[in-house]
Amino acid sequence: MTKLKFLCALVTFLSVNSYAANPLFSDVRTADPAALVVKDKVYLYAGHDIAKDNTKFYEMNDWLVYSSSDMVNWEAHGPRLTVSDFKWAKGDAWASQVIERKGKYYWYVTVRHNDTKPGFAIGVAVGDSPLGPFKDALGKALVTNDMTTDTPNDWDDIDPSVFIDDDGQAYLFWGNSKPRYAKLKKNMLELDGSIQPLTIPNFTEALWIHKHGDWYYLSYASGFPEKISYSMSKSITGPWEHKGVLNELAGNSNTNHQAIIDFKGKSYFIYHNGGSQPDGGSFRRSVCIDDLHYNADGTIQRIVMTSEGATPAK
Ligand code: FUB
Repeated sequence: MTKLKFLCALVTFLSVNSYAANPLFSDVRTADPAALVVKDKVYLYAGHDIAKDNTKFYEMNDWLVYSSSDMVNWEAHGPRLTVSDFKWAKGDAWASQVIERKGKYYWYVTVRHNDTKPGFAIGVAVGDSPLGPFKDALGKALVTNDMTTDTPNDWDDIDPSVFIDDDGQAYLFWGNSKPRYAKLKKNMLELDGSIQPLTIPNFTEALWIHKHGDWYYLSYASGFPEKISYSMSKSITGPWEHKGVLNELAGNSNTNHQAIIDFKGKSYFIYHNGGSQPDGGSFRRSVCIDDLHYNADGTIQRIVMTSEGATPAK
């Protein structure tokens, strides 16, 4: 084989077999990933851990955005939303998710409300593109702690996940210790009807709702330290059939927060751990991606967390 032929073969091999090594980003600490597919790109919305060490608690003030056309090469777009964009909030930029409706992008976020409505709350920002600019859509919270009174915790209204069903009805799922959902009005800015409980076992937090084929999936963090479990249903309102653990404990992190997407014919599991950077831990986490595989009956194979990362989308 000539030198040139060898080089061509090597380039082909590398381009076919390239991987997005985990963690995705080594210059910052990222957590609570949410992903949105827009045409031929994936937008990744991540929480931003800035705690100096792992002994205290979360320090999170803004959310970072990245995009990719292949799940391997990621472009950083910096922080696109901060707690201070919500005048009624006083801290804690926890988990979030963005969804598109009629050309507008709605970014549902967890934040701590100021003392007028103490406790965690869910707000929503809106923008004209997946990168914003985003502004507080309501000037007040969409969900506040006083709207749910069935737990003693003030952190039970966190981790929003949104979904628009095939008939156009939008839903908001959220919760810590008690999982809940409610319909959203077409404007995406008001709950439509009462808040409903969900029946899924061993629930902690981190709900993610998605559909694949004709199955609806609810994945969530279970137990503590957290694993990711999931349930399936033929209807978005249940009943939910429990399918067990999807992802084991994420290295060196008490939490384990996932997003699941289909992109260019492949499926991906996006999550965080605390072990893939030297100074990582529960409050200094890193977003990772691995491949996700469905079985013919719609169940999902247990995730294999790797250092090599996901295989590319083409
Ligand atoms: O990042 C802060 C909180 O930790 C999130 O809201 C939870 O899902 C857990 O990951």
